Amino acid sequence: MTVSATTTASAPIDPYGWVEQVVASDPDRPAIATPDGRQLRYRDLDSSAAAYAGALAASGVVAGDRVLVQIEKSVEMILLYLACLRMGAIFVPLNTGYTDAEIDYFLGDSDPGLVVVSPAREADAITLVNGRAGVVTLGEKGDGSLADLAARAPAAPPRPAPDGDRLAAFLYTSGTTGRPKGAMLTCGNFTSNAAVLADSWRFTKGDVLLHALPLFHAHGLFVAVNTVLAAGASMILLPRFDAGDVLGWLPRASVFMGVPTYYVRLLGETGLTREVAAGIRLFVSGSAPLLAETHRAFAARTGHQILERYGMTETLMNTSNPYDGVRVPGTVGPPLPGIEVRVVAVETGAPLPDGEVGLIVVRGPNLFKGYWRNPAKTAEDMRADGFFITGDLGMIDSNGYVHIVGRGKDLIISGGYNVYPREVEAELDALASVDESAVIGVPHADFGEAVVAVLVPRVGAVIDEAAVREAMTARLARYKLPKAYVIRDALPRNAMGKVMKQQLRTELAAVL
Ligand code: MCA
Ligand code: AMP
Repeated sequence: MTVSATTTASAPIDPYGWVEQVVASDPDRPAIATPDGRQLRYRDLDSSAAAYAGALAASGVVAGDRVLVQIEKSVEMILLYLACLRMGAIFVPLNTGYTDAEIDYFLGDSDPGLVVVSPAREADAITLVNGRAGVVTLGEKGDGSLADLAARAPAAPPRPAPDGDRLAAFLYTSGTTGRPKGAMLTCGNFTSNAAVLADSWRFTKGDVLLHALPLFHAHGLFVAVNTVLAAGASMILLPRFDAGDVLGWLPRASVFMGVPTYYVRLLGETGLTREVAAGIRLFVSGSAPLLAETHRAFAARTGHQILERYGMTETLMNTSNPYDGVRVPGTVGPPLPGIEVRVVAVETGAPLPDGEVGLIVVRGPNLFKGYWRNPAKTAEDMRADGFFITGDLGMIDSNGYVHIVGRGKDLIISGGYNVYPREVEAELDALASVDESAVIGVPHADFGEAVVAVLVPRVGAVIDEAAVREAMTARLARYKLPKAYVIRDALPRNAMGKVMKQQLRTELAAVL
């Protein structure tokens, strides 16, 4: 069946308008505070974004250029993001954990006009970029060559005319096949989704979000930051998630967002009490399944029902448990206003009745514009009727709530980070001692799922696990590294020759 809500929040089509609107009426309103005492008002966001836009332009960036960014989480990173929105450049953030081998691919694929790295990485980045783009630096303390340029207040480039279809950012997502693809997100995706979230989650200008997520993924940037800005609210920007720090700052905030691992870790702290959470009006979870037992344990300890929502990079947020109605543990709630969610048969694509499990497909103003320079892959994932195929398996119950029951795609979600087994297997298979490999996710108390690799040695070869670990560490970000290696004579295969990963998952469920 299809479910969709009836109202669509009217939204501006220029995300930088979020800042301009507040500056026009209430420029001294608080925007960002940091633990080390920095306080930015909306007028500061605006003047700094203009200065950074000027610095980008002075570095050769023009509207439509990609700005590839791998810097530490900081106020500066948000200002750089706003500068890109302000001038119509495309913000392309990268996980700070990516290795040079991974970055090399993103460089080639995104074809950036400028690369922004932390000051400590400057020399390495210049070598890696090798003349393919300009390289500038930006540090957490407002240091670096781009900050120096911005401090000289170069003329800000003109504001482009509002255009909901204009590209605002790319986020790289991997896939079950092929290399990572840049999901092209538009200004209209941002403004429509943030307006719907701000409305559905009852954000007001008085809200203070405690921000502990990374800024290089959709959750931390396009759900957390965009929703705060769309509401004209403010945030406390923590440099990273640390359960003790979060408990220390919770009393000064009204909203908290996290991946399930954050809630599991908070529950591990004796300091998580009703009192410490008393000022929070909303805890949101997403990016990976929140176990019903975590939901219940959190409610018992704090009195708060965590609100679980569901989305993905290509679609931003699709569904959310209600703010006022019943939040059902183990479900991701009904579709957000203006967004249609359908469950269809895996084989035929035909819509299924309530209660039947199939592929989740989604349609609405939240859908990305496609994969950068990859129309074939875009066409594969986008149905003729305009619904995007999420690759998630689920069903819709008689109350219209969506239940995610599994994944039709071979994907491991570890601590909220996606790991595509194919990518890890490709690196393992390239090793001289490895004949073939199978990478699976197994249950993990902290990360939800953790990566495990099964290796088959080449005839006559011996696999040296320490050497494999070292080789993988040089190639892949640490969160993708297998937490255990299992050596087998052969992989289990079905009659079609396909590796039976489910059998491996069952056999190795307790390997960690
Ligand atoms: C760190 N490690 C991990 C992970 N994080 N391993 C597997 N999975 C992970 N997620 C590695 C570290 O490199 C280290 O390895 C070892 O595990 C222990 O690190 P630890 O200190 O515990 O890690 P941490 O620094 O505390 O990080 C854990 C974390 C972090 C705070 C849970 O992973 C995190 O912030 N996750 C959030 C991801 C996120 O924002 N996802 C949203 C995607 P070693 O000892 O070898 O160095 S957006 C999305 O999914 C869609 C749109 C949506 O719906 O939101
Ligand atoms: P990403 O590619 O990082 O955007 O991750 C998107 C994927 O995360 C979705 O396709 C889902 O598989 C998963 N996901 C996000 N939110 C939830 C949730 N609340 N419950 C279960 N899975 C989720």
